[in-house]
Amino acid sequence: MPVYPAEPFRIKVIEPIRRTTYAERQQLLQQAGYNLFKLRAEDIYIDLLTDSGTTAMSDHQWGGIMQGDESYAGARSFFNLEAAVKAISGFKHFVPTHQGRAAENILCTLLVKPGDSIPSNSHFDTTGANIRAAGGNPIDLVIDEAKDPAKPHPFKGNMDIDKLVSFIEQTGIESIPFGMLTVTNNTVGGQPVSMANVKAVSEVYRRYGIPFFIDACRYAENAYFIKLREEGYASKTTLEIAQEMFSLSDGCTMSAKKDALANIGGLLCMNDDALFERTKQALILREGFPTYGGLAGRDLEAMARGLHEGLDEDYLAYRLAQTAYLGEGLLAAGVPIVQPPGGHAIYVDAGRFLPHIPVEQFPGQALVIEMYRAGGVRAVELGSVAFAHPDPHTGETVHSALELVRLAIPRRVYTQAHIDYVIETLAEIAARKDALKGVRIVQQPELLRHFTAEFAIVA
Ligand code: P70
Repeated sequence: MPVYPAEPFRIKVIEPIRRTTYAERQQLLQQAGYNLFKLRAEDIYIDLLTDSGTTAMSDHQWGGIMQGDESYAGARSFFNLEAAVKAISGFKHFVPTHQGRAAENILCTLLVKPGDSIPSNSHFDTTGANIRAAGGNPIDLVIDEAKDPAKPHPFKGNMDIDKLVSFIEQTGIESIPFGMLTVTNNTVGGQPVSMANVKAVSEVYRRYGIPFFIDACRYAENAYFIKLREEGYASKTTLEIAQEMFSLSDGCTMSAKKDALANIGGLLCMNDDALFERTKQALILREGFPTYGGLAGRDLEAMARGLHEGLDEDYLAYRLAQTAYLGEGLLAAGVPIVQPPGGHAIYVDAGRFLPHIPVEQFPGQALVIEMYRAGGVRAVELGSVAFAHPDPHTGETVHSALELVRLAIPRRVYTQAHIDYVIETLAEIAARKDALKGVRIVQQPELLRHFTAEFAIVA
């Protein structure tokens, strides 16, 4: 049996959660059109929809919230945040934003022209959408190993350097206003990027004069993976590893709802003076004055303190081991997952788990429905419901490359008994999985259908 890491904290405040009955869940599912985004969170026992903004804050963070300075300009909480951002990232300039996508939006609005391309290992959906909204093309150049869920690789989130060089050569630097790298790589399973890869990506971008921005929302988990897995880093601190990583880039976007351990917030950081001047103007237009950027002073204070706590190595050791414990427990129960376990989530390979359900009947959606019905556990489908789209030339449906279900783990929220309960729920489903039925869509919007579509079980 895998070892569950003892928590490096004790519990001071609790939030009750309620177990519903099977009959209640059956009815709630019908009312929600079998879309788990439409359930009331109170009707969920274990909520693994996302690790974003769902963190349990520490007493130190809550203490800071009482001391938040709500001044419009020049608030003390801004300077506390600035000190934390500078100590960790070393970037010359930064602005707070209300969340990660607002930072992406400002960066794309300022730098992307129609027809431009932005390469990355894998862009997150919101980043891709912001690039497209500015008329650009998000380009994913992750290593091939990431496309095989069962194939282990210590740094499965890496960029393919050969593909990056040929992409730049073919496209031409005039159409590449900046390049990105997402750490950890959420889209391929929360998989880390090695320091060697960050260096190689940085070297390529610098050789071609392309500004390099990191999507840093899970940078601390990535730093701890480097410490554990990459030669030469075992005796470095996660702070030193993070500093080295940021020093290889020209700026970053960050959702503070992940590794900054906050419930809301984001950052946009950069070294370029002229870009910073334009950023402040765009920020004032969209988010707010540059010393609060769409947040309350208390939120800035929670972020400032959370940034330091997120790098704590006892916490990170616990965090990654908890995720691995869930992954290994599922594998032992015969549930195929993306291997190795990532940092913030386990991704179940629903296509392989339910081979009798064709992709047109959404095996991932069938599984998330059953997880809720059987155990009151909420996960999210990341397969053809979320990603299938019409081919721009033929109009035919292009299905997702993988039919995945993500079990994201909120930080410092659930205990071993909760994780065991999730494993038991899936083990019980695994024992009767051949009887699970697919679903069909009965109603859907034009865009981002996974949030609001309604389904029916195929007879
Ligand atoms: C998640 C959330 C957000 C995110 C990210 C990366 C690598 C930027 C952002 C945007 C979003 C989500 C997905 C499904 C259900 C609920 C929420 N990721 N870059 O869970 O940041 O949300 O602050 O604008 O992962 O992975 P923000």
